[in-house]
Amino acid sequence: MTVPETLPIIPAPALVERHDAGFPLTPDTPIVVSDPELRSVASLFGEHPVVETSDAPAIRLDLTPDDAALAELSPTEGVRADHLPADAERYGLTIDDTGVRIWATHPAGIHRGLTSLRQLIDRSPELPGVRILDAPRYAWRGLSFDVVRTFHDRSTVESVLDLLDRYKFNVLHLHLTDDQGWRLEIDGWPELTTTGATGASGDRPGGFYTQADFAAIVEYARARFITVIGEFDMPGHAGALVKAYPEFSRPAEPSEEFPMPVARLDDTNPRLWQLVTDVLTQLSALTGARFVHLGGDEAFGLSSDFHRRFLNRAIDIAHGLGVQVIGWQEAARAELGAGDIAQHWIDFADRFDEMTENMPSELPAEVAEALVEAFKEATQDLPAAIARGVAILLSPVSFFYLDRPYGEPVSDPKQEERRTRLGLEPYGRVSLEEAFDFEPGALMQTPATIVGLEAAIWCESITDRQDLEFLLLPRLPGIAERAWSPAGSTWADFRARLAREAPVWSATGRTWFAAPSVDWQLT
Ligand code: TNX
Repeated sequence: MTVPETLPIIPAPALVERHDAGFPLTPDTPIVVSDPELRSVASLFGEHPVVETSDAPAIRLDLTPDDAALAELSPTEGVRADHLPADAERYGLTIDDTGVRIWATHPAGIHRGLTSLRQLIDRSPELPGVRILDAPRYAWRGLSFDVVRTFHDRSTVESVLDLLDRYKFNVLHLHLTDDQGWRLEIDGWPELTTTGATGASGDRPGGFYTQADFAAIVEYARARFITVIGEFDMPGHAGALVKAYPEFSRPAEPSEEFPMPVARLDDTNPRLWQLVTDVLTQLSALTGARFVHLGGDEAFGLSSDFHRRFLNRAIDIAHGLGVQVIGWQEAARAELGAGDIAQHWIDFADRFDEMTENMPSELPAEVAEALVEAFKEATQDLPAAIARGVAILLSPVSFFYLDRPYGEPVSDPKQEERRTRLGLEPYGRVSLEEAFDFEPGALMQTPATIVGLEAAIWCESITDRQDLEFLLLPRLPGIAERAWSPAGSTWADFRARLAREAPVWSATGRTWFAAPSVDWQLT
């Protein structure tokens, strides 16, 4: 009998069979590892003694070279951001009266199995009798996190990694550079952080990660089988770079009129290319990922010739370093090739009129018009790139932008204050159910190779960690469900499992939006 909906696990596992004999877990139930390689995974799970042999009832972790039951699961679709094998995250988990057994062909799978076990334990240490066989639907399951508009320190980033880990995400994409700030120390270019990192949006404090901080974040992520992807956004969004090194700025060309101040980079300056090379070299060495993100979005007030020329040169540099490239949708105008990725975000082409109405009133009409024109143009970018073999990472605003404001009013005044203040009004408000109502496979009009799914959290409206968590929870687990679980989970089933996450968020001091459309379980 397959009844996945009755198990309190998000994202729902691929296959679940229930039986009667469960197991009462206690804090001294040992974890028995089949291989010393699994010690670190077992220790991260915490509490239980880790041993290599025991006859007692135990949590047994077995690395197996191959496994017939796991091999029958549907293959994972897409592209991994790291160098692990495609099936590294699949696992089996059984619970019966002899204890718990988790098996996988790679430590990553053991870790994902322990994550499912963790969620069962959070519900009750009286574990149910089950047999789970599980594998991710998509290979790339990420969150893009803007640490520029509001700077979030290392401890906040690590607490976001804990959330990603709980829902089996495997990519954290850090948006490290933008007009308002530069967030990563780069050897040889001190002004990037001494000058470029001082600001943020509005009068918020700036900040940056030293290389040691950043390495620690990457290591924290790696221990949880999460890859960090770093973004150096270019040639638009270059305000902080130009503030740090004004020598890299140039005046507008006649074709580049724009009704708003724009930072323009001087691509004829060889020192600028030394900087680009140094940043991409250091960033990819620090992350160890297969990809580096070049931004490429919203090249407002830059000629298309310049935008393309600039990105082409940066793409060549990255490829020369042996890394593949990701860029936002508009970067697909440049020579991304097979093996590179375009991140699809503009899916609001038919809602421009609505959006224009909701634009902030202080935005001059001619700016709003110019933005809309740029977005319309960007809707043309993907089909040509797909035809050249560029793969697509799905982040369309409607379902993946967690800065889309919440639609359901709440009576608690503190919650309602956050709900009305947070997020960007032009995107339109959305209920939890509407935000969950999508099938990833149906999001692209042009058939394409889908790498996976990535949520995005932009921080223009977010002032601190509480605001951040309020927009992440509860929509983030819904994206995890679409990214990992087999197609088709229903809102009714998901909503019941989501309700059971509330005590865990509260016990760990998280701030979260208590939408009235869910019967939150409070204990
Ligand atoms: C568009 S998404 C941007 C960001 C903003 C975001 C707000 C993208 C590639 N560029 O600069 O922060 O909208 O949602």
